[in-house]
Amino acid sequence: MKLKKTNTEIINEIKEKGFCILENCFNQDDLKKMRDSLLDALNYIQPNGETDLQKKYYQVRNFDRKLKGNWYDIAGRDINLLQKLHSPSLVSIVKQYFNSKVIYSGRPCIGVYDDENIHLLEPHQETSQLSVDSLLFWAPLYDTNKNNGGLAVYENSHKHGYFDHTLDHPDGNKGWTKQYTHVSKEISSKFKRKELEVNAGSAVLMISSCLHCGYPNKTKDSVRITVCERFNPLQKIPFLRDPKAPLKIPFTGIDYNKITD
Ligand SMILES: O=C(O)CCC(=O)C(=O)O
Ligand SMILES: [Fe+2]
Repeated sequence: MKLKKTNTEIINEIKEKGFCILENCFNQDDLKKMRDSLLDALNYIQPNGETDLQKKYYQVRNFDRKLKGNWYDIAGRDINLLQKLHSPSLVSIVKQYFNSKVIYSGRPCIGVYDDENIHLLEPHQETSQLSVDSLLFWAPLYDTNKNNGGLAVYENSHKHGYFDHTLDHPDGNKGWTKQYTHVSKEISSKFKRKELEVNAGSAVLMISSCLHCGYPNKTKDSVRITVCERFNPLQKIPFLRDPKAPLKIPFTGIDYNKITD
């Protein structure tokens, strides 16, 4: 990894803008290794020697949706991906950002957004982590843009602490899951939404208080696949201070702004 910016430049940019785009985060080799690993798992589900991850994804989705979901669930434990997500250079940025010698893995996972656009997330801050504040790392394995969809940020939203989140979907009862929360439209509409166009090989590093969401994939048969992690510092961790606290801070019913060290 040969990042264009220094750690200090990256950190200052996150503090100022809420996020930073890391160019040259992964090279072609890194990308191939991650794509191939995900492809191998799909070929394990339905063996046919397909070599294109996007095509294989749709084959498995048509073959068995439950197994497609299981592939998604297991991907966060794929060590080929974890080795890239936990690279020493990334960890060193996070340690410096939080001035913390200890960093935890909050939730490594992949994001998979296909042409049905049913899994898109509404505006939210990154919560339900071990610590109140975390850095979200988000790296697309294919270019993201107006055609393929991508990540949108709400400008300057990170400067107001944590907003109330609700399990109720902003558009009524349309949400695909109750596992993620959103902020109300009243809150998100206060900020200017910016659709980022991040190419494969680059990544976004974002402070958890920055409001963000997905934007839709308009290309039939393409699938936006991302690898993500939430880096949690040894700071503001209720689980290590309160014997009754759960490992993850609940999404709702807690004022994140009141948790201090
Ligand atoms: O990629 C997206 O559409 C949104 C991802 C997101 O919010 C996350 O990974 O926390
Ligand atoms: Fe998120």
